Amino acid sequence: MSNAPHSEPSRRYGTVIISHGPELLVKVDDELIACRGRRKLGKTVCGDRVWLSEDQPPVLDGIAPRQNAFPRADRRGRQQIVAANLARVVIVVAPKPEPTRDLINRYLVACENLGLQAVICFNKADLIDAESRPIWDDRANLYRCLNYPVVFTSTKAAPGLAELTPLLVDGPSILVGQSGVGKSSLINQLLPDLALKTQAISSATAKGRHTTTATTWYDREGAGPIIDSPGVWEYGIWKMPWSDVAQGFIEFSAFAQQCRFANCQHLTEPDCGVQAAADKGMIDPVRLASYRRIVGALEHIPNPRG
Ligand SMILES: Nc1nc2c(ncn2[C@@H]2O[C@H](COP(=O)(O)OP(=O)(O)OP(=O)(O)O)[C@@H](O)[C@H]2O)c(=O)[nH]1
Ligand SMILES: [Mg+2]
Ligand SMILES: [Zn+2]
Repeated sequence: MSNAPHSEPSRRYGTVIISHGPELLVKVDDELIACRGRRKLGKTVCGDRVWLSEDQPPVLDGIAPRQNAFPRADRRGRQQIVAANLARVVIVVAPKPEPTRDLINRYLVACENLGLQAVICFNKADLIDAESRPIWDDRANLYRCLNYPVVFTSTKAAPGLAELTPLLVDGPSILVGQSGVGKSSLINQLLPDLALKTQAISSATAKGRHTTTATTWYDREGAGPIIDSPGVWEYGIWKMPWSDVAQGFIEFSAFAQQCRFANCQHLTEPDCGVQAAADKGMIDPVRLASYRRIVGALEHIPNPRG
């Protein structure tokens, strides 16, 4: 410890692994340090880069500016940040529980607005039978035609995680989706030491459910970090204008130029270029219907104050 009058107090720089209530778990080099958030610094989330003081116990001294932040919204359209400083969002869906009809599109609206890469992961592929196979293949083709990577995975049987693993090499990836689709199971297999402690604990209590309660960051050697997040039933989009929803439907913009009205929302306006494209089979009518439902649902959310 230097006692030179002008020396900076030494600081430790780390990543927030878990933020749960006021408690933080920060990873500094290979050490995990528990500390408390500080109200005046604002809410700290998983993935934040932070500075800790050398005090005992250490105190949170600062939060680095975020490159990005992935939110979900409550019923009133207010954002709650789930994690920060991400490279991509892996949208995990499964045959069971069957996704709500706009779930993937809602996530894509968020990703497109945040400039985050989206990967669509159809997990529990072992549960897809001959009857439902065409439905899942159609879904995969729909999103592949829009240039989103779509992978089929199973943590129980073939095809395993072979298609997913190479997509998670660069930068931090967060796994999101409904509760019970297998996010934690996937992460368990992506970690070298098969060490999602929660799994071991809850299988000991033999309830067969291991619901994740806190967003958690896992570092991996030689591969991008992966972040587990608690499941949702529906992904809540924050209050946003219709044009931001349209931005999430990346195939619309080319046709929107042909709408009669420059401010056409592609709802019920006459001579809508997007509707015309759907009529001609150039836009999937299921996506257009989904867009309209999402815009309609957001209109029912009051404008947030402040
Ligand atoms: N058949 C089958 N079951 C799976 C697969 N992956 C996970 N499961 C099962 O699905 C259940 C839920 O898995 P979790 O990994 O806890 O799901 P989760 O998405 O983390 O759920 P939350 O933490 O509640 O959001 C468990 O019983 C898993 O064993 C899979 O690929 N195939
Ligand atoms: Mg989980
Ligand atoms: Zn239009």
